[in-house]
Amino acid sequence: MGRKFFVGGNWKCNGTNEEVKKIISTLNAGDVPSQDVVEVVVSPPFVFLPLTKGSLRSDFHVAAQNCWIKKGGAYTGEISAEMLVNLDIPWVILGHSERRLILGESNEFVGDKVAYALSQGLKVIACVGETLEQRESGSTLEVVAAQTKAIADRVSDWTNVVVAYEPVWAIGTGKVATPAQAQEVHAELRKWLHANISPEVAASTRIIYGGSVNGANCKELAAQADVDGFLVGGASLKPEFIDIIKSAE
Ligand code: G2H
Repeated sequence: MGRKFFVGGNWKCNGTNEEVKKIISTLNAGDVPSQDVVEVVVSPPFVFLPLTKGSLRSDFHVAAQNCWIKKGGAYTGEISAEMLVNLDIPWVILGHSERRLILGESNEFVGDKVAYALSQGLKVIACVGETLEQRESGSTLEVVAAQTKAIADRVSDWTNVVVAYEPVWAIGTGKVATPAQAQEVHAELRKWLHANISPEVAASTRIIYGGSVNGANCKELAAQADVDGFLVGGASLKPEFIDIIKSAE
């Protein structure tokens, strides 16, 4: 089964009204492959979601960077999945390592969030990845399998899930995983999906790479058999994001 290349831009906690407008106008002017070849999703901070959705070209889509674990209510400071659906925001990023590590989101908490967001009709970019310490102690595969299992235990339909493998040591550090390192973990993750969910889910689920992807390193990473796209942070704020989208071809 063909897996359409997926390029996500995670703007994280960056941008002013003016900067966001500038990024959007660069994206709108970009000459990129058609939607049949690549799915592009950009993820501004919550406050810029309406502006982005309202002015972004129609072949690009938007994602929130998080949402609450269950139905909204008395949860000060949170944004619910229902609100995203109400604003017609189709995607949400969940389980990013910055939330797992800085805000203490556990595997189970992320798994519950993924299940709830899917139940409300959102599509999910679910992030997994090991720290440098975990990689150096040889537990990379065990860590990403446990993170994926916590999602698999709560989710039966994987149609609307994209898995983002983001090694923490490569995030925002400029130290990108080598194509071989990325391919190794992506292939193991796909094997895990095959053995623990189904051959169909393993064949159809997109596993994208994130961690210091830029215009210069994207081509070689994109050429790996099990790399189905990218989740881009820093470079998604710059014009080179267009070059990263073009690596789909
Ligand atoms: C990983 C990535 C985007 P960056 O967090 O999710 O960020 O490309 O800046 O390493």
